[in-house]
Amino acid sequence: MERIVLHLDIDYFFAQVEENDRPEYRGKPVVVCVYSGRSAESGVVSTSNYDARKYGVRSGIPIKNAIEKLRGTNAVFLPVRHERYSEISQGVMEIVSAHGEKFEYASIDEGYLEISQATGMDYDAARGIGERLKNEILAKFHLTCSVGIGQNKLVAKIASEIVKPNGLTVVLPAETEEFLAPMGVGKIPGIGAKSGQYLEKMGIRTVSELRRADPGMIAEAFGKRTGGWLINASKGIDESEVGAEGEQKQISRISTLKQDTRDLQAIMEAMGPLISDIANEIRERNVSFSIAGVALIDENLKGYAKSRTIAHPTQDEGEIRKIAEALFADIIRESRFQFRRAGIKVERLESRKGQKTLFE
Ligand code: DCP
Ligand code: CA
Ligand code: CA
Repeated sequence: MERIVLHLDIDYFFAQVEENDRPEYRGKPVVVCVYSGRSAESGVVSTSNYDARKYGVRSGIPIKNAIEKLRGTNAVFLPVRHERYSEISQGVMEIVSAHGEKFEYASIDEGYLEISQATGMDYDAARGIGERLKNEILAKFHLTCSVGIGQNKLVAKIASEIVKPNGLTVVLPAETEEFLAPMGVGKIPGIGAKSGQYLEKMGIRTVSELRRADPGMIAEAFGKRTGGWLINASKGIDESEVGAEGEQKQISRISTLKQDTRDLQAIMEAMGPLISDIANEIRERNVSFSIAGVALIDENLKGYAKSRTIAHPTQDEGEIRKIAEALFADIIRESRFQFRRAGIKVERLESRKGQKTLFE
């Protein structure tokens, strides 16, 4: 199965939000802290901006160490504001998910987007989507992010991390092995410090060394399954589907309209099967939603997204239709262009058993 997958990760996320909300912090080292409350300076650094990273301040170090490293500078230390970051994360991921056919929310500041259909398997078109996403996120949220594009989730994720901040890296299938070969094995998501040390003891430090290793030996050391996965990863092979990992936080469908249009009824007609499809999945998974939203892509390939929160979680297909119609009408009113693609989604999914999703 050939795919094109895009991975997006927001740069120094919590600290960048703080810089935007308080522009007077810009140009200073900004350190976002999880204060433990035990004493005024106890706790760890959540993240920091690049001005602070120059001094060796990074996620996970004790606040006391950060204060030490930044002594004599005009650094600012701030407490985390999770609700604010969550709200912005949702807005950014709404933009991302509008540009492809499948979206996977991977963490508060990153997501995977499958764009095989949206690009017709063309990597220049994929780069175009990457650029548009970056521009839209910058315009709407004043945030820079790093984007990687490749033949699967593994390659896309590594590609997004190779140029930071504000990077855009496209790895063509034919270049994938060469791209990965010189990297340390620790660059493969899933190989932690422990496995890395283990591999190093076996004389394996780089991805190309892993690729040439004896599969029998790797399977013996890591077990058949993990060993097989490791060898595959070294070759840039990863079959995992976008959106398949864990429980999805949203259900969305998007499709290309028969012809470009601004006609609400035509759009709603095209959305009929998508809405039924979403409603079926809702019933199959026995979840309810309390946010429903729509996305439109216009003839210039600009994306628009709107969503609405409802007071009580529901499984009602009619509710999706009603909200979608109202939101599509809003977007049409606010734009003068014809629309090419349209999509529907529901989110803030809750299991009927009462389990909550991440955002709650
Ligand atoms: N985070 C945290 N504690 C950690 C790591 C991360 O609280 N040990 C939070 C703060 C980050 C956010 O998660 O802003 C995203 O984590 P990333 O690893 O993506 O790091 P950043 O976005 O801060 O930086 P980068 O520019 O390297 O992506
Ligand atoms: Ca990040
Ligand atoms: Ca991240």
